[in-house]
Amino acid sequence: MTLSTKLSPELSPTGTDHRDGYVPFPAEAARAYRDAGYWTGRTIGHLLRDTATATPDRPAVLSETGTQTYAELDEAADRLAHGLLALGLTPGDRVVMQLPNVPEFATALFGVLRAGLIPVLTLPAHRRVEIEHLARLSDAVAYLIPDKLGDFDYRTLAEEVQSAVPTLRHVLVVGDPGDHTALADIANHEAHQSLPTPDPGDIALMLVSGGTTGLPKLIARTHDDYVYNATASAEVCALTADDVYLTTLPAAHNFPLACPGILGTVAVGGAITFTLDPSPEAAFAAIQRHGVTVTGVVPPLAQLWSAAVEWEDADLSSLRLLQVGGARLAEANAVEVEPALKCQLQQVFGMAEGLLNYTRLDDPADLICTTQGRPLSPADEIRVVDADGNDVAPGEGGELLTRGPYTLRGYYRAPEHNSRAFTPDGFYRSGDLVRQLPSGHLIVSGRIKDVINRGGENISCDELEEHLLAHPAVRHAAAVGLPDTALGEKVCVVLVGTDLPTLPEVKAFLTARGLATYKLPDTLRYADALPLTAVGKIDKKALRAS
Ligand code: OOB
Repeated sequence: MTLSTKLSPELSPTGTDHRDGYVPFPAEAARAYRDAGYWTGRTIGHLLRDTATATPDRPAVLSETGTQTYAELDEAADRLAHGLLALGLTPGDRVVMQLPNVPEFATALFGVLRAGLIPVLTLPAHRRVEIEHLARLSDAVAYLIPDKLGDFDYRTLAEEVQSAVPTLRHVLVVGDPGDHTALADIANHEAHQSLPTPDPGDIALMLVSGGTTGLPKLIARTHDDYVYNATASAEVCALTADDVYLTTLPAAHNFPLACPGILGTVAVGGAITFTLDPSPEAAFAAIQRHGVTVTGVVPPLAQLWSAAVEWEDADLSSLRLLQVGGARLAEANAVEVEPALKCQLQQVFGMAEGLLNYTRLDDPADLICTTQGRPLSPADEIRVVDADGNDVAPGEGGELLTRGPYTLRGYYRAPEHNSRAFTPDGFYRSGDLVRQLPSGHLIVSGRIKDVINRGGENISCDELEEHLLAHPAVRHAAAVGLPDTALGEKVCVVLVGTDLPTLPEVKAFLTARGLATYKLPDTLRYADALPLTAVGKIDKKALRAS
């Protein structure tokens, strides 16, 4: 066998190799991460198997309907894996997963992984534009959805996506399948063949980028790097088998999934629970009911939860740690958390691309309230650079560049973008403006990339503007983020043209184009012209100030 055939796994029926377009860690770096013990050769499937072997009767998933033990979760994942392979899916095939925070999320994720399939983890709020793009980009063969969430029917969305993406052969549904396949029907499959053993250096799953320009990008994470991400995060949070993690943010997002989230909790044998509704009423009830000890939220929720203790009378005494991240937490809100919720605050500054920063449990209170934490790993390399790419003096502000054992070396199938988003020696240009204290803690001051961060969801201005310009009455369009006390930033759209649509009409127009709900504008302004910079770009700074 030649080296090349050994390295390239069998092609799936779609004819595409999942590693085609993947940018691996350079061999030398990979060896160093392995030698230093950051990469252990465990797969994500091993995390569950090891816990299920050590503590089979411990609770893994807590829900309204009961408790699933580790032995049960492990077995359910294996059965689903066999069912998926029996359907004709082949290891390495991509599966677009769009499950909300339901208990089935855990079985589905581990089942897909155990079959050697690669989950593409999309968010419940994604709609046709995003799902079609991600399914096409990944050559997905299956799409895993709930039946309905609120009044949105994912089975209808699946039909639209399926008719546009020919590789998508299977739609699997949690709940009432309609004309599709019920996950429950294939999840009871007995073992007929052995399950694949993935290479720990191979792609485990794909996360969706917050998106800086245009449509979201895919971030392929390997077993080695993602297991490290989850286990090192669990250690920083001192997670143990006695912890109960509440998945408050959408489970498919990197923060609740692996920082330390679901995977970090499974690694230490703790219990996971889910809430579909992050409001204080629902989340506090879940905390009381399941004895939740740790959860993670975005800043607007932290603010709301801190205020809600005044009118909600749930018992939150089990909660020991509230992680807050995804967007900048104002110091004024940071200081409110501990007195209100009677638990410790941890700031988390992370990105699906990799790098995670955490305030440490034993950090002094002022560092916890005024910084966004310090890098998770001793092997995280941080550079802060000026507009010309030169390192700034220590303590000065600049763009954060990073490289390390769990940070991507390139987006999946995006060579052109990668040439701009990475330095030649493999540092990821985060687009975040930071300064670093002598302690290593980072303070985030903003972004150089043009993105609106609405309650922790990143919205690409470019993408939104492109859709607005498709409206016949719109001549020029600009999207800017405006400060908002509840959301951090809200979406403001400025339009130039004649007979322009009203805000409800703009929303209806974008919705009809299949745009995600969280990207819809909150406010609308009309203008005679847009301000321009010296080189003729739209001057967003001036717009924001006007
Ligand atoms: C998390 O991941 P993404 O990929 O949705 O968004 C990453 C971007 C960062 O580049 C930064 O611009 C912003 O979101 N961000 C923060 C922040 N945390 C993220 N900006 C200021 N302060 C913070 N604490 O958002 C994410 C991933 C893992 C853990 C936590 C958050």
